[in-house]
Amino acid sequence: MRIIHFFILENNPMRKKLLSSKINFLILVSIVPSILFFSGCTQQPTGTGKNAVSIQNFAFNPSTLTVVNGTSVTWTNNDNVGHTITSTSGLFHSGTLSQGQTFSYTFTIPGTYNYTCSIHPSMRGTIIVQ
Ligand SMILES: [Cu+2]
Repeated sequence: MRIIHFFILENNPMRKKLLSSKINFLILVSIVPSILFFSGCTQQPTGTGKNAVSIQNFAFNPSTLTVVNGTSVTWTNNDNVGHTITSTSGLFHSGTLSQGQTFSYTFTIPGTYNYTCSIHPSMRGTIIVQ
């Protein structure tokens, strides 16, 4: 009896250690992939380096651009007629850009920003800020 009792007492801390190391392993296994996942998500848009919109043939190209928060987006008018970049919410307005002229705006709040050309309202574009 004494031997068995001693054996159980002796084994208890080891079992606890074993259990805690299993829990530590499970935490590590669940945290590491999520860190990799989230860091991958935030790095992807910066890696593409796309922060430019071309205005050509009465259209914004790309018509929808996704950027990370803090990105400065630059529009270039490549048409030989004047265009504007005008936020539908009134956030920004470029004034009329002649051919070759550019306009830049830095987005500092995540969200979806629709814009148009005030001269040609059928021209529509969207900037998605993540
Ligand atoms: Cu226009």
